[in-house]
Amino acid sequence: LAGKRHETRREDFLNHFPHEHRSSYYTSYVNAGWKLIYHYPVPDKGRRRQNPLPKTYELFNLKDDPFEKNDLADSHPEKVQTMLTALRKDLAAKNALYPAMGTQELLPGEAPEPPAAQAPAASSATLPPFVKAVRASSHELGNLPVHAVDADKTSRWAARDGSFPQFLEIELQAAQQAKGVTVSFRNKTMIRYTIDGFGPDGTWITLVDQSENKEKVQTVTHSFDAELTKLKVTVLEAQTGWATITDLQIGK
Ligand SMILES: [Ca+2]
Repeated sequence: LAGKRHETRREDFLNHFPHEHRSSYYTSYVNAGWKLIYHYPVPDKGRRRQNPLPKTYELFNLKDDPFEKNDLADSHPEKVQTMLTALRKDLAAKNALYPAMGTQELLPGEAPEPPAAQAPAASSATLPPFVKAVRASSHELGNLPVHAVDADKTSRWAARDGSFPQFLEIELQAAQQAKGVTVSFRNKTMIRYTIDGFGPDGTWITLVDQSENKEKVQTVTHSFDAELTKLKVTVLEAQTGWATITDLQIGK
């Protein structure tokens, strides 16, 4: 990577191949004995057309498994997520180039959006004025994080697959005194979740703990009184369906 500084005591190591490399596009990242390989969802250019796309993620524990025989991505989704977050931070810090599909850059862990001409109308949703940003642990094609706060109950954020936990995080334009929150999940089912708030003092606090919930829920309202700059809903488990939220309102 051009411009990479020499930081000899760093424990992490990034290998970024946004160009075609042995007929696949990938980024690998090593940190504290773990290695994550992210394969971009870019189809082969014909040479190995018979082969399916490789798995999106591979995760190896290099201390126990130096020859990378035992892929732990499916059994350690939380580790995949923390490694992916670190990888993306590292790429961003290096102003890395990403492969593109059409005019869109593909960032590790993000599904490509459909081309604008084919995108559903809802994906043009803009952020409400009090929201600075909305992000999620993952999202399904077309079901973007912003769809949870677009005041349209027909659109939704959905995680990209059925793995848990998954989170949706809303960053507010300014600190706001919140009296509670109403969350509409798409599916009425047993959902275990927590809701955390980030205050102006720079710490996360748990506002709602439904991590032991056994009831079927769909639209839930929780009251609290907290000054927030961010709100995060973490879905720990859903009995049926993926983590998906159609609407979220912050009570004032
Ligand atoms: Ca919506």
